[in-house]
Amino acid sequence: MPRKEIKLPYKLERLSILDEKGKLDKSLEPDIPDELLLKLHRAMLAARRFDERLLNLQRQGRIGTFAPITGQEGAQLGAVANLRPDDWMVPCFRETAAEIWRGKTMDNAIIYFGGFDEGARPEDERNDLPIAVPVGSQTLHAVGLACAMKYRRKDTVVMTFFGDGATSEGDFHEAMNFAGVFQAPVIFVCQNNQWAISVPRSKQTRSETLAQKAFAYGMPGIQVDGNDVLAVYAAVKEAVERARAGEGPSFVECDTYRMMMHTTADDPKRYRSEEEVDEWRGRDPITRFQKYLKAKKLLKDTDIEKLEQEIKGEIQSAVDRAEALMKKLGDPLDMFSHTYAEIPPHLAEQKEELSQVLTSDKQEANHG
Ligand SMILES: Cc1ncc(C[n+]2csc(CCOP(=O)(O)OP(=O)(O)O)c2C)c(N)n1
Repeated sequence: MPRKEIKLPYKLERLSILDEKGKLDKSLEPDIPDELLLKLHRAMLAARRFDERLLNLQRQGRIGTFAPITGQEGAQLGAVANLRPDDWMVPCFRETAAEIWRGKTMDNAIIYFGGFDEGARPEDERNDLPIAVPVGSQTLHAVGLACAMKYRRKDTVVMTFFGDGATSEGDFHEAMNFAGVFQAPVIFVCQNNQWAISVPRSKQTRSETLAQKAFAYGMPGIQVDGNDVLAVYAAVKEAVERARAGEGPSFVECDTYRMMMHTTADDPKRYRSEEEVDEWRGRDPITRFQKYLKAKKLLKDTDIEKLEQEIKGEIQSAVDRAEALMKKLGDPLDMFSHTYAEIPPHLAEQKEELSQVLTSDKQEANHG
């Protein structure tokens, strides 16, 4: 029996279009209308400033825990910019920028992080799912939706986001396998931000890349420089076009970095070095993109200053509206309202009991 090499129909590429200094590889420049380039830039800048403001609010005790996205703006916005409004976006917990791109208001993001599920409701006109906290679970939801789209012969596609850590979950592998077998129109966008809380990418898998995992499931995979919004946009565009044309799923690994903490509940200084963070700071997706836009004469420093002011005002108004609304929300009895269409007897009993406790507490408080 001879040993011979099995030739596989895939090759792995890494795509980078704008280098770390913002220098462009002209031969790879995607054809993106100026209007979309500027919209992407505004969204990236707004996402960064929103993150900074959310961190302040959290530190002041005005909202609860949240997962910052600083550093990942290019990865998520470059990807989601390829979707039509009627496509589906299935996020995890770090897609604030992508959700806002899809129509979520900053107000609702604040309300969600403030602890109120009213902020989790996707906009009616968008086919998006709410935030998924169980790591990797959303990949299965996305494949289910994509199979439904295929069954209904629609040309809508589904894009799901997850991190490097999620690729160690069974859900991810089941989703990839099912999508490959059934050729579901789904785009798996992995934001490899190098860390799953305190677990580094090197302890997540022995694979050289995450992108190569695509091949085991019979779908194309590519690694892109995730801090290069042009590269992310171009690679995801190909994947979306394939899915829309009935050519099945794809996997895109965005090689990026989470510059802040995992969530506001952890301290990254305990598990990673300042040098590492500084090194990645030098690859900031926003400064890189601004250099490109300036070289194209689409953006000037004065435009950036103006945008910064506008965004600041926008964020402030969202904070004011969200805080006003949060004052009115939060009746403890609400916890009984959103699980069952008809409340079962044992919960009805508990609701009644809590209601009495709350009334007597209030009466006691009124009597001083
Ligand atoms: C099933 C499950 N296990 C564990 C957790 C706790 N947890 C929350 S985020 C996280 C790490 C996720 O890392 P990654 O997938 O790389 O995404 P990132 O947070 O880096 O964006 C873990 C273990 C969870 N939410 N769900």
